[in-house]
Amino acid sequence: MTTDAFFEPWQLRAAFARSLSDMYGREVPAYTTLLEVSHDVNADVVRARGADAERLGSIDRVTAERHGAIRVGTPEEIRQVARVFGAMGMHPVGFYDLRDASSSSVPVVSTAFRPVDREELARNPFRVFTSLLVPGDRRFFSADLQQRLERFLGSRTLFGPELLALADRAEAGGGLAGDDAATFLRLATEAFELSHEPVDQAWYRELEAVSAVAADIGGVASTHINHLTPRVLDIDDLYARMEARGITMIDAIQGPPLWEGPDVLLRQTSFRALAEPRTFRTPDGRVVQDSLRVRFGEVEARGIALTPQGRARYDAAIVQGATPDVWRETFPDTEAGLVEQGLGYFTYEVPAAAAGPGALTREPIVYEDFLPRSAAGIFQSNLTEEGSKDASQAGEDRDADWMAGAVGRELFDPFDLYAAQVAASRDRAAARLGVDPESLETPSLGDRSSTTQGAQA
Ligand code: OOG
Ligand code: NI
Repeated sequence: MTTDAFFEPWQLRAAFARSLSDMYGREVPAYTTLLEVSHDVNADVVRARGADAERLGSIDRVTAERHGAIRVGTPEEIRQVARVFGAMGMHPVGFYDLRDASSSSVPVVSTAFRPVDREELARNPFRVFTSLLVPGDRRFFSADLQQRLERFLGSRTLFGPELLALADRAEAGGGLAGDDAATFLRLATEAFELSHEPVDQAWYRELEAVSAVAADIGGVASTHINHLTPRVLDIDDLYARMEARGITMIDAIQGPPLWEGPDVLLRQTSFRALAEPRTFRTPDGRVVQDSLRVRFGEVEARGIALTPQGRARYDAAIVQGATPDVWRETFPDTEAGLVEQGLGYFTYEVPAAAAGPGALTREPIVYEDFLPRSAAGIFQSNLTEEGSKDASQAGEDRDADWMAGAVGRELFDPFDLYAAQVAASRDRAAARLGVDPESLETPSLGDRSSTTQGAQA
């Protein structure tokens, strides 16, 4: 990194994603294996399927693509996370309530920080699924435990003043100069490294009895990257190759099944949390070696973004069990079918030698977000203990508005973002053709206006 270079938010984002990936590869060697296998799978798919393999993103984008997951304890902490990610052009999108989506004890609500503009996504789509503990939820925490947990969380510092000051400067100034960028990237990466400070054993175990996720968040004085997820073009092949290398994967691939029709939304799988050596301080003051299983490796295949109607069908299908037969009954087996039935988002492009409006081509929009049920499945399948959850207690209300208030920023609605991409593509195409946008046949936009919820721009 040279001193005179200037780093725009997307360059900081791309460099951060690389730096985090290098760090995680050093900490979790199985992640390096996962990257190698993902690479091999993607290269084979491109060789076998040619241009068709790149329909949902160029091989360069897919190869560089990752999502991360982090977990924090308080609104103040998530506001600081938002400043760090804001410096990299990543904004909070969507609200996920994992407390109900999971049968075991996962007392968190989440959002994802990611780029929102088409150009920014194309430059680097790095996103981070960010979960926030809900200590006031009586299904999980007693009033006494809530109070001690909040006191513990309130007294720790996850992000130092220098990192936050640089983040604010980057956001206000649209980037950072070379030296500052290097410092920012180093401090941001360090903030997500696993700490080697001894863990207070009694405190950690007390929280773990309630929820392993609560212990991971509130049982230690720092945070860490929980996993980093590369994107693959053939997740079934990846799963088989990882098992063949002796890495035990979770029982299933979460999300839609393997079938002959278009891929939609997200398919994910992971390998089990690794036992990592950690030191503990015992109640009588000794420091002992033990291990914790909190971090894991995950991989995903991304498909086409669904409209609210498409999503409603997905949600209904997934509870019936994601079998190929259920999918055949639920979804058309072509992209054209998704458009006709108003189920998927597509942009409209004018081909170079367009004869007129009829010649518009249609490109699928890739799903950039997450799924509560898959996320719950990923959390759950990696927990060694179920924890405890008292369903007779009332949960604490949390929704997208609450999350926006906690983060202190606008929380984007994913449906709005996809619909806006469709509308922008129609307007661009109309301008190029010199016609009224309304005159163009762009069904994946038209269907949106007939929906009831979520997708209204
Ligand atoms: C997040 C789990 C959810 C995904 O990809 O759906 C997730 C976590 O374990 O903190 O990462
Ligand atoms: Ni994940």
